[in-house]
Amino acid sequence: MTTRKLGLAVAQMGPVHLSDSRGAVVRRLVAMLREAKARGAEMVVFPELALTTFFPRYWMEEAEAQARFFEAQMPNADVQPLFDAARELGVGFYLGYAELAEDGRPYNTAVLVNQRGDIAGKYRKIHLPGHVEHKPEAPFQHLEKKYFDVGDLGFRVFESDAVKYGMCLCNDRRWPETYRVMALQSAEVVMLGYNTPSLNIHWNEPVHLRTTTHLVSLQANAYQNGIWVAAAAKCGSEDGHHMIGSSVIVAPTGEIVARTLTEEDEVICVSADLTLGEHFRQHVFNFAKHRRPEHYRLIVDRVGAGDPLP
Ligand code: CDT
Repeated sequence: MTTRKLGLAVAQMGPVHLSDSRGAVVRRLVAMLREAKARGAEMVVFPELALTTFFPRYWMEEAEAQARFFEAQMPNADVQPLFDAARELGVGFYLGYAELAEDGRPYNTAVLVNQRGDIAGKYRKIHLPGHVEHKPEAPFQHLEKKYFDVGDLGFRVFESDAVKYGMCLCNDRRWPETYRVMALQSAEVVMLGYNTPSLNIHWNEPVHLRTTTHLVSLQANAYQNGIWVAAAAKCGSEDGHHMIGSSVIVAPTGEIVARTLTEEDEVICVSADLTLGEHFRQHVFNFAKHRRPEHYRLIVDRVGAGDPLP
């Protein structure tokens, strides 16, 4: 089998504080896009909600959140320099941001931008974690269910610059259905950004488990679907609220090929052989040969767990 190589980069971000302007953030993104290109990247993955602080940690009215943290257009004047740089360099990117759609609905969104600087795909986050109500007793809020609607675009796969890309966002990466739906559309690379608080406000989870469960989800799903997974954190302490780093690129073998060392802006880049996944998809995970969907009905028939079947 002849190899097909993709220069695949993850551009992790250090914190974005409440006082940071969109312009300053976009300058950081452009600098990392240039570094990634210089290191051989053809596709660069940026984090979830990359343009602002992780604002779902703050309680406010929806209207205030939308005015301060959402984008009604993409690209817009603040973000245009990133799209211009992509076109100039001939490099694509994935970018997460808060989207105020034309119909006024709010989504946690990611776009795929091709090497000509055009939007080639869009994903709106489906698995929204957290809560709607104010929890004044908690050290911070996790209000994604308050500020965002559940995504309405499904898990689609987009062919862009001869590569089949899937996209998801943060909490989606913990759900096997996310990857399998995209692998069934022959995705070769799944890209995602995340903001994962180090503290769990719901139960006393040991801090190290936040990184363990992040990595095990990415590695297991890369292997079980024969896909590359590229995951970009926004991390470090945003106005005193710490989030995990450990951005990674995972091969279809389930192995971590590159991992960030810092909790700052940091680029990792690999030459990803897209045919590597074929070995798994033609043998142990040959879906057409070995899947038995007649025995998987409960996955779509039930949402929550119930009694054993009679
Ligand atoms: N942004 C986001 O989705 N964060 C969640 C935190 C929930 S705690 C399991 C995540 O899954 O990382």
